[in-house]
Amino acid sequence: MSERSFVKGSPYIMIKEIHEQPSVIERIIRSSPDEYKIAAEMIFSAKKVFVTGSGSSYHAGMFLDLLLKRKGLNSRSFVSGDYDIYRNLVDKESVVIAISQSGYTTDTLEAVSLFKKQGAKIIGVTNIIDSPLAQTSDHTIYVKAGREEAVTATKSFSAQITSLLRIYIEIFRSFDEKILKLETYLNNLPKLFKEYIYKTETYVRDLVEHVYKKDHMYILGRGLNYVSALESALKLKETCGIHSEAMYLTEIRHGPKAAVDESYMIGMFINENDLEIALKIIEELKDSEAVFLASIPEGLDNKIMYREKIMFFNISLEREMPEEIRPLLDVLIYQLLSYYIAVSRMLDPDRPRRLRKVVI
Ligand code: F1P
Repeated sequence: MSERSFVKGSPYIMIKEIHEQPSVIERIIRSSPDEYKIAAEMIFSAKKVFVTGSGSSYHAGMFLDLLLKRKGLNSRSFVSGDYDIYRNLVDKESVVIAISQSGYTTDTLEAVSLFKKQGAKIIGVTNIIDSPLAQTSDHTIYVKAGREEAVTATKSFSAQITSLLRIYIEIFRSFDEKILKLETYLNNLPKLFKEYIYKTETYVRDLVEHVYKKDHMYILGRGLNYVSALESALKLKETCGIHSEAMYLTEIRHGPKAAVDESYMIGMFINENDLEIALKIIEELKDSEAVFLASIPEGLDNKIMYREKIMFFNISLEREMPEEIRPLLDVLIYQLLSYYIAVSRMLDPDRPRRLRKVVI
Protein backbone atom coordinates (compact mmCIF):
# COMPACT_ATOMS: atom_id res chain seq x y z
CA MET A 1 0.00 0.00 0.00
CA SER A 2 1.41 3.42 -0.86
CA GLU A 3 1.50 6.14 1.78
CA ARG A 4 -0.94 8.26 -0.24
CA SER A 5 -3.59 5.60 0.16
CA PHE A 6 -3.69 6.25 3.92
CA VAL A 7 -4.60 9.82 3.05
CA LYS A 8 -7.07 9.01 0.30
CA GLY A 9 -9.34 7.02 2.58
CA SER A 10 -9.64 9.86 5.09
CA PRO A 11 -12.08 12.76 5.05
CA TYR A 12 -9.77 14.74 7.35
CA ILE A 13 -7.31 17.50 6.53
CA MET A 14 -4.88 16.82 9.36
CA ILE A 15 -3.60 13.59 7.80
CA LYS A 16 -3.22 15.30 4.45
CA GLU A 17 -1.18 18.07 6.09
CA ILE A 18 0.98 15.52 7.92
CA HIS A 19 1.76 13.93 4.55
CA GLU A 20 2.66 17.27 3.00
CA GLN A 21 5.67 17.63 5.31
CA PRO A 22 8.34 16.21 2.98
CA SER A 23 7.37 18.67 0.25
CA VAL A 24 7.23 21.56 2.73
CA ILE A 25 10.74 20.69 3.95
CA GLU A 26 11.88 20.39 0.33
CA ARG A 27 10.50 23.86 -0.48
CA ILE A 28 12.35 25.40 2.46
CA ILE A 29 15.70 23.76 1.84
CA ARG A 30 15.59 24.67 -1.87
CA SER A 31 14.69 28.33 -1.26
CA SER A 32 17.22 31.16 -1.55
CA PRO A 33 19.54 31.53 1.45
CA ASP A 34 19.19 35.34 1.60
CA GLU A 35 16.44 35.63 4.22
CA TYR A 36 18.23 33.14 6.51
CA LYS A 37 21.57 34.90 6.06
CA ILE A 38 20.11 38.24 7.11
CA ALA A 39 18.56 36.65 10.22
CA ALA A 40 21.84 34.87 10.98
CA GLU A 41 23.77 38.16 10.87
CA MET A 42 21.22 39.89 13.09
CA ILE A 43 21.40 37.09 15.66
CA PHE A 44 25.16 36.74 15.62
CA SER A 45 25.78 40.46 16.05
CA ALA A 46 23.27 40.91 18.91
CA LYS A 47 24.43 40.94 22.53
CA LYS A 48 21.26 39.19 23.70
CA VAL A 49 18.85 36.92 21.90
CA PHE A 50 15.25 36.29 22.98
CA VAL A 51 12.99 33.75 21.33
CA THR A 52 9.25 33.78 21.91
CA GLY A 53 5.95 32.31 20.72
CA SER A 54 2.92 30.37 21.95
CA GLY A 55 1.81 26.77 21.54
CA SER A 56 3.79 24.88 18.90
CA SER A 57 5.55 28.09 17.93
CA TYR A 58 6.95 28.37 21.45
CA HIS A 59 8.26 24.82 21.18
CA ALA A 60 10.00 25.68 17.91
CA GLY A 61 11.44 28.75 19.65
CA MET A 62 12.73 26.68 22.53
CA PHE A 63 14.44 24.41 20.01
CA LEU A 64 16.35 27.34 18.46
CA ASP A 65 17.16 28.75 21.88
CA LEU A 66 18.74 25.45 23.00
CA LEU A 67 20.80 25.28 19.81
CA LEU A 68 22.06 28.86 20.25
CA LYS A 69 22.82 28.44 23.95
CA ARG A 70 24.76 25.28 23.30
CA LYS A 71 26.97 27.27 20.93
CA GLY A 72 27.58 29.88 23.62
CA LEU A 73 25.20 32.62 22.49
CA ASN A 74 23.38 34.59 25.15
CA SER A 75 19.90 33.34 24.35
CA ARG A 76 16.71 32.57 26.21
CA SER A 77 13.20 31.58 25.23
CA PHE A 78 9.88 32.28 26.87
CA VAL A 79 6.18 31.80 26.24
CA SER A 80 4.97 35.05 24.69
CA GLY A 81 2.34 35.47 27.42
CA ASP A 82 5.27 36.01 29.81
CA TYR A 83 6.74 38.98 27.97
CA ASP A 84 6.32 41.38 30.88
CA ILE A 85 8.89 39.40 32.92
CA TYR A 86 11.50 40.18 30.25
CA ARG A 87 10.69 43.89 30.02
CA ASN A 88 13.85 44.98 31.83
CA LEU A 89 16.17 42.60 30.02
CA VAL A 90 15.35 43.46 26.41
CA ASP A 91 17.12 46.55 25.06
CA LYS A 92 18.56 47.98 21.85
CA GLU A 93 21.38 45.47 21.85
CA SER A 94 18.86 42.64 21.73
CA VAL A 95 17.29 40.72 18.92
CA VAL A 96 13.86 39.17 19.52
CA ILE A 97 12.82 36.23 17.37
CA ALA A 98 9.02 36.08 17.45
CA ILE A 99 7.47 32.92 16.03
CA SER A 100 3.81 32.59 15.08
CA GLN A 101 2.24 30.41 12.42
CA SER A 102 -0.68 32.79 12.02
CA GLY A 103 1.19 36.00 12.79
CA TYR A 104 -1.91 37.13 14.71
CA THR A 105 -1.44 35.70 18.23
CA THR A 106 -2.11 38.61 20.59
CA ASP A 107 0.51 37.77 23.23
CA THR A 108 3.22 37.47 20.61
CA LEU A 109 2.23 40.74 18.95
CA GLU A 110 2.14 42.55 22.30
CA ALA A 111 5.62 41.24 23.12
CA VAL A 112 6.89 42.45 19.76
CA SER A 113 5.31 45.85 20.13
CA LEU A 114 6.81 46.41 23.59
CA PHE A 115 10.29 45.18 22.67
CA LYS A 116 10.34 47.19 19.48
CA LYS A 117 9.62 50.34 21.47
CA GLN A 118 12.56 49.40 23.71
CA GLY A 119 14.84 49.40 20.67
CA ALA A 120 15.23 45.65 20.06
CA LYS A 121 15.43 44.36 16.51
CA ILE A 122 12.62 41.96 15.64
CA ILE A 123 12.85 38.87 13.47
CA GLY A 124 9.34 37.57 12.75
CA VAL A 125 8.96 33.91 11.78
CA THR A 126 5.52 33.33 10.31
CA ASN A 127 3.57 31.36 7.77
CA ILE A 128 1.34 34.29 6.77
CA ILE A 129 3.14 36.74 4.59
CA ASP A 130 1.04 39.86 5.23
CA SER A 131 0.21 39.13 8.89
CA PRO A 132 0.63 41.82 11.58
CA LEU A 133 3.76 40.01 12.78
CA ALA A 134 5.31 40.20 9.32
CA GLN A 135 4.37 43.87 9.05
CA THR A 136 5.91 44.89 12.38
CA SER A 137 9.11 42.86 12.15
CA ASP A 138 12.43 44.34 11.00
CA HIS A 139 13.06 41.14 9.12
CA THR A 140 10.66 38.30 8.32
CA ILE A 141 11.28 34.62 7.75
CA TYR A 142 8.33 33.27 5.82
CA VAL A 143 8.13 29.57 6.74
CA LYS A 144 6.40 28.41 3.53
CA ALA A 145 4.24 25.63 4.99
CA GLY A 146 1.36 26.57 2.70
CA ARG A 147 -2.08 27.17 4.14
CA GLU A 148 -2.64 25.02 7.23
CA GLU A 149 -6.32 24.34 7.82
CA ALA A 150 -6.47 21.74 10.59
CA VAL A 151 -6.42 23.51 13.95
CA THR A 152 -3.56 21.40 15.22
CA ALA A 153 -0.21 22.57 13.89
CA THR A 154 1.68 19.84 12.03
CA LYS A 155 3.36 20.92 8.81
CA SER A 156 3.77 24.49 10.10
CA PHE A 157 5.76 23.18 13.08
CA SER A 158 8.07 21.23 10.77
CA ALA A 159 8.36 24.29 8.56
CA GLN A 160 9.36 26.41 11.54
CA ILE A 161 11.96 23.88 12.70
CA THR A 162 13.41 23.56 9.19
CA SER A 163 13.55 27.34 8.74
CA LEU A 164 15.21 27.78 12.13
CA LEU A 165 17.71 25.08 11.21
CA ARG A 166 18.57 27.01 8.09
CA ILE A 167 19.29 30.11 10.19
CA TYR A 168 21.34 28.04 12.62
CA ILE A 169 23.36 26.53 9.79
CA GLU A 170 24.01 30.02 8.34
CA ILE A 171 25.33 31.26 11.70
CA PHE A 172 27.67 28.41 12.46
CA ARG A 173 28.64 26.82 9.14
CA SER A 174 32.08 28.35 9.08
CA PHE A 175 32.89 27.43 12.69
CA ASP A 176 32.01 23.80 12.88
CA GLU A 177 32.34 20.75 10.67
CA LYS A 178 29.37 19.03 12.29
CA ILE A 179 27.19 21.76 10.85
CA LEU A 180 28.18 20.69 7.35
CA LYS A 181 27.07 17.17 8.17
CA LEU A 182 23.79 18.55 9.47
CA GLU A 183 23.34 20.61 6.30
CA THR A 184 23.93 17.60 4.06
CA TYR A 185 21.53 15.53 6.10
CA LEU A 186 18.88 18.23 5.98
CA ASN A 187 19.26 18.53 2.23
CA ASN A 188 18.49 14.83 1.88
CA LEU A 189 15.71 14.82 4.44
CA PRO A 190 12.60 14.98 2.21
CA LYS A 191 13.22 11.50 0.82
CA LEU A 192 14.01 10.00 4.21
CA PHE A 193 11.01 11.77 5.73
CA LYS A 194 8.72 10.24 3.14
CA GLU A 195 9.99 6.75 3.92
CA TYR A 196 9.74 7.43 7.62
CA ILE A 197 6.11 8.57 7.34
CA TYR A 198 5.21 5.31 5.66
CA LYS A 199 7.09 3.18 8.18
CA THR A 200 5.75 5.11 11.17
CA GLU A 201 2.19 5.25 9.91
CA THR A 202 2.08 1.50 9.39
CA TYR A 203 3.48 1.05 12.85
CA VAL A 204 1.17 3.55 14.55
CA ARG A 205 -1.92 2.06 12.95
CA ASP A 206 -1.03 -1.27 14.61
CA LEU A 207 -0.24 0.37 17.91
CA VAL A 208 -3.47 2.35 18.11
CA GLU A 209 -5.73 -0.60 18.86
CA HIS A 210 -3.69 -1.26 22.02
CA VAL A 211 -3.69 2.30 23.28
CA TYR A 212 -6.65 4.31 22.08
CA LYS A 213 -8.51 3.82 25.33
CA LYS A 214 -5.62 4.93 27.52
CA ASP A 215 -6.27 8.05 29.58
CA HIS A 216 -2.75 9.34 30.24
CA MET A 217 0.64 9.65 28.66
CA TYR A 218 3.97 10.88 29.94
CA ILE A 219 6.43 11.68 27.18
CA LEU A 220 10.03 11.71 28.30
CA GLY A 221 13.11 13.32 26.84
CA ARG A 222 15.94 15.67 27.70
CA GLY A 223 17.80 18.39 25.83
CA LEU A 224 16.39 18.77 22.32
CA ASN A 225 14.30 15.66 22.93
CA TYR A 226 12.44 17.52 25.65
CA VAL A 227 11.22 19.96 22.99
CA SER A 228 9.88 16.99 21.02
CA ALA A 229 8.18 15.76 24.17
CA LEU A 230 6.45 19.12 24.69
CA GLU A 231 5.23 19.29 21.13
CA SER A 232 4.13 15.64 21.11
CA ALA A 233 2.20 16.02 24.36
CA LEU A 234 0.45 19.07 22.92
CA LYS A 235 -0.67 17.06 19.86
CA LEU A 236 -2.27 14.40 22.03
CA LYS A 237 -4.03 16.94 24.25
CA GLU A 238 -5.38 18.95 21.37
CA THR A 239 -6.38 16.24 18.98
CA CYS A 240 -7.62 13.32 21.01
CA GLY A 241 -8.26 14.61 24.49
CA ILE A 242 -5.65 12.45 26.20
CA HIS A 243 -4.09 13.86 29.33
CA SER A 244 -0.48 13.99 28.21
CA GLU A 245 2.52 15.55 29.84
CA ALA A 246 5.99 16.18 28.60
CA MET A 247 8.45 15.22 31.24
CA TYR A 248 12.13 15.86 31.54
CA LEU A 249 13.60 12.35 31.27
CA THR A 250 15.18 12.17 34.69
CA GLU A 251 12.31 13.91 36.49
CA ILE A 252 9.89 10.99 36.25
CA ARG A 253 11.92 9.33 38.99
CA HIS A 254 11.36 12.31 41.28
CA GLY A 255 7.66 11.81 41.95
CA PRO A 256 5.56 11.30 38.81
CA LYS A 257 6.31 7.59 38.51
CA ALA A 258 4.07 7.00 41.53
CA ALA A 259 1.01 7.89 39.42
CA VAL A 260 1.70 5.43 36.60
CA ASP A 261 -0.70 2.51 36.24
CA GLU A 262 -2.40 0.54 33.45
CA SER A 263 -4.21 3.67 32.23
CA TYR A 264 -0.87 5.17 31.13
CA MET A 265 1.33 5.17 28.10
CA ILE A 266 4.97 6.12 28.51
CA GLY A 267 6.65 7.68 25.50
CA MET A 268 10.42 7.96 25.43
CA PHE A 269 12.80 9.82 23.15
CA ILE A 270 16.13 8.18 23.85
CA ASN A 271 19.65 9.12 22.77
CA GLU A 272 22.69 6.98 23.21
CA ASN A 273 23.59 8.92 26.36
CA ASP A 274 20.18 8.28 27.84
CA LEU A 275 20.28 4.52 27.62
CA GLU A 276 21.31 3.81 31.18
CA ILE A 277 18.71 6.09 32.71
CA ALA A 278 16.03 4.82 30.33
CA LEU A 279 16.70 1.25 31.42
CA LYS A 280 16.38 2.28 35.06
CA ILE A 281 13.05 3.98 34.38
CA ILE A 282 11.70 0.98 32.51
CA GLU A 283 12.78 -1.32 35.32
CA GLU A 284 11.19 0.89 37.95
CA LEU A 285 7.88 0.94 36.05
CA LYS A 286 7.73 -2.68 35.03
CA ASP A 287 4.94 -3.51 37.50
CA SER A 288 2.77 -0.64 36.25
CA GLU A 289 1.23 -2.33 33.20
CA ALA A 290 1.75 0.89 31.27
CA VAL A 291 2.38 0.58 27.52
CA PHE A 292 5.77 1.88 26.40
CA LEU A 293 6.58 3.56 23.12
CA ALA A 294 10.20 4.47 22.44
CA SER A 295 11.99 6.28 19.65
CA ILE A 296 15.62 5.31 19.68
CA PRO A 297 18.62 5.14 17.32
CA GLU A 298 18.86 1.78 15.56
CA GLY A 299 21.31 -0.64 17.08
CA LEU A 300 20.41 0.50 20.58
CA ASP A 301 16.82 -0.67 20.37
CA ASN A 302 17.57 -4.32 21.08
CA LYS A 303 18.96 -3.29 24.46
CA ILE A 304 15.65 -2.03 25.73
CA MET A 305 13.02 -4.19 24.05
CA TYR A 306 11.25 -7.36 25.08
CA ARG A 307 11.40 -7.02 28.81
CA GLU A 308 9.30 -9.34 30.77
CA LYS A 309 5.71 -8.23 31.45
CA ILE A 310 6.07 -4.99 29.49
CA MET A 311 4.17 -4.13 26.34
CA PHE A 312 6.88 -2.29 24.47
CA PHE A 313 6.72 -0.61 21.07
CA ASN A 314 9.75 0.78 19.45
CA ILE A 315 10.47 2.98 16.46
CA SER A 316 14.08 3.20 15.39
CA LEU A 317 15.91 6.10 13.79
CA GLU A 318 18.99 6.02 11.60
CA ARG A 319 22.02 5.82 13.86
CA GLU A 320 23.92 8.61 12.11
CA MET A 321 21.03 11.10 12.16
CA PRO A 322 22.19 14.43 13.66
CA GLU A 323 20.22 15.10 16.82
CA GLU A 324 19.06 18.49 15.48
CA ILE A 325 16.99 16.60 12.87
CA ARG A 326 15.31 14.27 15.36
CA PRO A 327 12.47 16.57 16.50
CA LEU A 328 11.09 16.54 12.95
CA LEU A 329 10.81 12.75 12.92
CA ASP A 330 10.01 12.22 16.58
CA VAL A 331 7.12 14.68 16.58
CA LEU A 332 5.79 13.02 13.43
CA ILE A 333 5.19 9.83 15.47
CA TYR A 334 2.86 11.75 17.77
CA GLN A 335 1.17 13.69 15.00
CA LEU A 336 0.20 10.33 13.54
CA LEU A 337 -0.64 8.77 16.88
CA SER A 338 -2.88 11.71 17.83
CA TYR A 339 -4.64 11.57 14.49
CA TYR A 340 -5.32 7.82 14.62
CA ILE A 341 -6.39 7.86 18.27
CA ALA A 342 -8.78 10.74 17.53
CA VAL A 343 -10.32 8.82 14.65
CA SER A 344 -10.63 5.66 16.79
CA ARG A 345 -12.36 7.71 19.48
CA MET A 346 -14.70 9.18 16.86
CA LEU A 347 -13.35 12.70 17.40
CA ASP A 348 -12.81 15.24 14.65
CA PRO A 349 -9.01 15.71 14.53
CA ASP A 350 -9.32 18.84 12.40
CA ARG A 351 -11.55 20.75 14.76
CA PRO A 352 -10.94 19.83 18.40
CA ARG A 353 -13.53 21.24 20.77
CA ARG A 354 -12.94 24.79 22.08
CA LEU A 355 -9.89 25.37 19.87
CA ARG A 356 -9.35 27.89 17.13
CA LYS A 357 -6.56 28.22 14.65
CA VAL A 358 -5.84 31.79 15.71
CA VAL A 359 -5.69 32.77 19.36
CA ILE A 360 -6.42 36.47 19.73
C1 F1P B 1 -0.19 28.57 17.25
C2 F1P B 1 -1.18 27.78 18.07
C3 F1P B 1 -0.96 26.31 17.68
C4 F1P B 1 -2.07 25.44 18.17
C5 F1P B 1 -3.43 25.98 17.72
C6 F1P B 1 -3.58 27.42 18.19
O1 F1P B 1 -0.24 29.93 17.46
O2 F1P B 1 -0.99 27.97 19.46
O3 F1P B 1 0.26 25.85 18.22
O4 F1P B 1 -1.93 24.14 17.64
O5 F1P B 1 -3.51 25.92 16.33
O6 F1P B 1 -2.48 28.19 17.71
P1 F1P B 1 0.55 30.81 16.38
O7 F1P B 1 1.72 30.03 15.95
O8 F1P B 1 -0.41 31.09 15.26
O9 F1P B 1 0.95 32.04 17.14
